[in-house]
Amino acid sequence: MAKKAAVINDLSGFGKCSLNAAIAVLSAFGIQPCSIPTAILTNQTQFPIYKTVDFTEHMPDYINIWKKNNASFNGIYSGYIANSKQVDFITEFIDTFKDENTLVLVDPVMGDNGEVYREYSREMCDKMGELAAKADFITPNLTELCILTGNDYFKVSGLPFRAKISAVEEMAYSLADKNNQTVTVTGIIDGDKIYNGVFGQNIELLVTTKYYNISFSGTGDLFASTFFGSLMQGFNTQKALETAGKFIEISILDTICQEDIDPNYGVEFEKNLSYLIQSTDT
Ligand code: PXL
Repeated sequence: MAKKAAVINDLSGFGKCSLNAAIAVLSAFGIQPCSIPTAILTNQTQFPIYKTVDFTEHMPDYINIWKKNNASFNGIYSGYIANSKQVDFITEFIDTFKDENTLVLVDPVMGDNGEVYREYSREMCDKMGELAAKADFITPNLTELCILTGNDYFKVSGLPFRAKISAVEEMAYSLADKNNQTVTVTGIIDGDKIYNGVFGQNIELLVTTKYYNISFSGTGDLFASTFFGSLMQGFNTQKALETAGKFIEISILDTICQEDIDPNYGVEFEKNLSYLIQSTDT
């Protein structure tokens, strides 16, 4: 039987992010995604106009009914939240369904490029920090890593390369050691390179891909989904990191060769799902 992952994230009609990304990627890995929407949006919130339907009131049913149906999960993965109360739900979900074999990944979605997403309050960021502390793996981008550790993104991102990596290392290990977890930091940009790093007990890895001077919607979600799917299928952290980085890179390459690119619409990842299917053959 296929492995099952509970995926707690929003459903955005445009942006190729959140649940849309996770469902596609996990399915390509041969994992069954079991979705819990945090919110349903016309499109992701970086578009000039969007509308959100908050799903909070329906979320407790998922715990109650799934528990009665004897649901169990090999993995639990959470992303975008619509309000701070949802953290209590996700925490309860983890406490209810996690056993010693369940992999928990929290992508602490809060912002990008030094800015907090417009729907996120200070309280939501604080609660996201509490949630992230419960996970086996977290996948913050540099902005989110700075928020989680109380550092100034603009100070860190402006540092020369070696100092920047040292600062990332220090921040990542402060979380990894405190929470006994592995911290995967995505999207550390330096010139025309982009670095993704893993920092955990007995492991430190840094993988580079090319940065094309443009950031697209959903790449963080595609990365986290690929990393999570890869780990769930038993690949080691290095392989998971490399597969996720490569999948995003080839999808960006397939996007930037087109005319009239709008980064809000995300990347051409669909045609590259076959790369993930192949990655499970080896
Ligand atoms: O990809 C992160 C993300 C997820 N969900 C929604 C978003 C964003 C980023 O803006 O708006 C609704």
